[in-house]
Amino acid sequence: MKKAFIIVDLQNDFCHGGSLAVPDANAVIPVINQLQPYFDLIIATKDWHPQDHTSFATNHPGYKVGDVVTVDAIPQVLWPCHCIQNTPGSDFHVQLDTSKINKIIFKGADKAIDSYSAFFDNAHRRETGLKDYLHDRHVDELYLAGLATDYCVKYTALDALALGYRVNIIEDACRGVALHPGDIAKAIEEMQAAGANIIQSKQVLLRSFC
Ligand code: VGL
Ligand code: ZN
Repeated sequence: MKKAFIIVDLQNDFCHGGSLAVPDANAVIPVINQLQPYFDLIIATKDWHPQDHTSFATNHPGYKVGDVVTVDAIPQVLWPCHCIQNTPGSDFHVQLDTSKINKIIFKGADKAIDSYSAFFDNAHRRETGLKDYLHDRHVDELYLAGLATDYCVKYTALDALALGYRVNIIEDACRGVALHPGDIAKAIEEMQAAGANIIQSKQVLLRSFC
């Protein structure tokens, strides 16, 4: 059985200077690069929105960033325009080592629904292909890192746990948005309560896998 490393949304728009910059995001890049050789399989996700995506505040006249609207009976937080397909904002950060990535999972491409999780959209209607990809390669344990702890990392972890994976969150290799103070700690608690192991990068680096 194999261990996969899932690098969540290490894209320019979530990094320093990006349109939805996650505080201190760039600090995770060297950590994630150092961790990569310790896994059998490396998957990177890309938030991948069309310009008219329902998560953008600009597509909801009268609303602003941080407001929550209901789209198709699903609560939707409104964000600045970010990670638009085939623009520099959706590219991986240039300092991320992409040479070992085995698979890129795109999410949020349907303009009508957001997708924080790397497995399913927010209504659990459609799959991204990650579940089958991992199943076909006999992966049973996941290690998550990246952006943002309180959104895409969290929802990816919760779906992975519900699917039966052993899930490890490499806490110091994640950063959160924290729209509200305390959101990051709350996300960590939620993931832990659902069965995730919260670990530090040091624990991976000190362990020998092979
Ligand atoms: C994310 C907000 C909007 C994330 C993506 O990667 O956590 N957050 N889209
Ligand atoms: Zn997004």
